[in-house]
Amino acid sequence: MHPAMKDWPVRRYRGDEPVSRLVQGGTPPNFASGVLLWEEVIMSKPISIIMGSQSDFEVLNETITLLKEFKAGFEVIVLSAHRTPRELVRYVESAPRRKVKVFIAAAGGAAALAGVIAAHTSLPVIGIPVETKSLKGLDSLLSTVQMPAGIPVACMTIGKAGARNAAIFALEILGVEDKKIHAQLSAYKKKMAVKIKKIKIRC
Ligand code: AIR
Repeated sequence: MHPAMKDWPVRRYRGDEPVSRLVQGGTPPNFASGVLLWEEVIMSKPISIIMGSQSDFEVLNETITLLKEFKAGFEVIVLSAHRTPRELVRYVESAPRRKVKVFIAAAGGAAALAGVIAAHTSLPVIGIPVETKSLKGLDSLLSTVQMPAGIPVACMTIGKAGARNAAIFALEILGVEDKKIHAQLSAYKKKMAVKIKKIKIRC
């Protein structure tokens, strides 16, 4: 288990029950079942983060850390387009009832995850191609980005940069309606520019 996961309240998800009714706590996660869920903010969770495997957590932690910095509400779940296809669809279909407004999906290899989510919702879907050992994430990139016309996925950069950008992009989507988030993002970008301007290179 990734060390950062220890801080999270673990909730089991069986695929067909409302997420809000899940029981908090319990036994350590059993990833063999393929489905697990964490919640950051119980009241409002406009962002849903789905990862294809526990092994994607290190990458997704970048997204989670940034969303925590912005104090944005989100839920995180492990669901695979191939290993738990039914649970994935049930989860995606139930998300609007919990006021989810945007999905972030990270998967590696034959990464069908973001595409399958997009096939089952009209909410925006942001895909993060996770780097792989065999093909360095090119496989994940192509399978996330090459969607057929009519079913878009906003595909980010491969790996951790993509994971950070996914958080920012999700906030930008929410920021269209939410002035507070919009202002936070403007401040974030200004801070980044100031940091860059301060860099001095001595030759
Ligand atoms: N994956 C899981 N189900 C379908 C796919 N494409 C991806 C995961 C992970 C990779 O397969 O998102 O990036 C390897 O998963 P694991 O569980 O074998 O480590």
